[in-house]
Amino acid sequence: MTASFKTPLLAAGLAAFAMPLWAESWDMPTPYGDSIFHTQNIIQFAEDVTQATGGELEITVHSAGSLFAHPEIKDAVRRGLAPIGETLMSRLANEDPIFGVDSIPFLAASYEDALKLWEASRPLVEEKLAEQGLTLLYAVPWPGQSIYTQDQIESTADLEGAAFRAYNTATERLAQLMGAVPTQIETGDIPTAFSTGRVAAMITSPSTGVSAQAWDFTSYYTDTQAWLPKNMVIVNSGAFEGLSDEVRAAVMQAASTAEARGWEMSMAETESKIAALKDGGMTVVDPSAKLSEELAAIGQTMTDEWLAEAGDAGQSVIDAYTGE
Ligand code: PCA
Repeated sequence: MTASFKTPLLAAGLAAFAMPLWAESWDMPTPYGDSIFHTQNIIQFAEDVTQATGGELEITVHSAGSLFAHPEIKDAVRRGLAPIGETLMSRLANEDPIFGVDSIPFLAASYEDALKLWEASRPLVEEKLAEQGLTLLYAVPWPGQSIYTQDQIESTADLEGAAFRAYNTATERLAQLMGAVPTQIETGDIPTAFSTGRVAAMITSPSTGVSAQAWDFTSYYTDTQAWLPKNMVIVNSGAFEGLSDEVRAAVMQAASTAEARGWEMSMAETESKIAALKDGGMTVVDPSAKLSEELAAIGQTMTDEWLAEAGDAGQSVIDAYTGE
C-alpha cells in the first residue's frame, strides 16, 4: 500500500526536477478556429517544439483571435506583445505588394505552381519581414479559392451589385472587377454576415466553407480554385535571438517539418472538404466557359496591376516563378 502511494509521488518529484529552470513560455495568437487544419498544424508544431527542447520552450496557442484579433496579430508580434503568431500573408499587401503575390487569381492555381511561386517569392517576403524585426518561420497555403452563392452563376453578370465577402485587398479588387460590392468579414463572422444580409456571396476555400457551414446560407459551390493564399507563422526577431542556439535550431527544424506537413494537409483537404460541402447539401459545379474566361481576364488585369505596383522587385519574382 505504502509503496504504491510513494511511486507516483516520486515520479511527480522527478518530473518537477526535470523541468528546466530556464524554461521560456510563449503565447501564440492565431486567427482561425481549432477545427481548421492550419491551427491543428500549429498545435502540432508547438508540441514538437516542447518535445525537441525538453520543455525549454513552451508555446501556448491562442486560436480564433482570442488573444489578438486577426488585424492586430502582426503588429502584436512586431511590438513584442506576443513573441510569435500566425497571419494571412496577403493581409499585409498594403505594406508591400510582395505579401499579396499569392492572392492574384490564376497566377498560381495549383499546389505545384503555388510551391514554385512561394520559392520564388520567399526571399523577398523574408527580407520585408526582417525590415520590421520579424523572422519568417513557415507558410502553408489554403486550398484553392472557389465561389459560394445562393443561385447558380453563369457569368460575373450574375454577381452584379451583389454584396460580396472579402478577406484581403485582392478579394476586394476581385469583387469590384466582377461588378460586386466587397465587404471585409472575418471567418468567424461569415454565418452572421450571410444571415443578416450583409453579404450574399463569397470566395474562399472548401475548408472555410465547411467550418462556416456554408450550406446553411448558400447552395452553389463553383469550383474555380483560383489561387492558394498562405498563412504564415512569424516570430519577433529579438525574442528569437534571445533563445539559445540549440532552442533556435529546434524551432527552425519544427517549422520546416510543419511547413511540409501543412502543405500535405492542405492538399488532402481540397478533396475531403469539397465532399463535405456536398454532404452538407451544396451543389458542386464547375465554372461555365464564360465565367472561366471572365475570371481569367480579371486575373490578367490583377497581375498587371500587381506588377505596376511591385516594380522591378515584383517583376524579378514573376520571372523567377515562370523560369524566365
Ligand atoms: N480562408 C480564409 C482565408 C482564405 C481561406 O481559404 C478566409 O476565408 O478568410
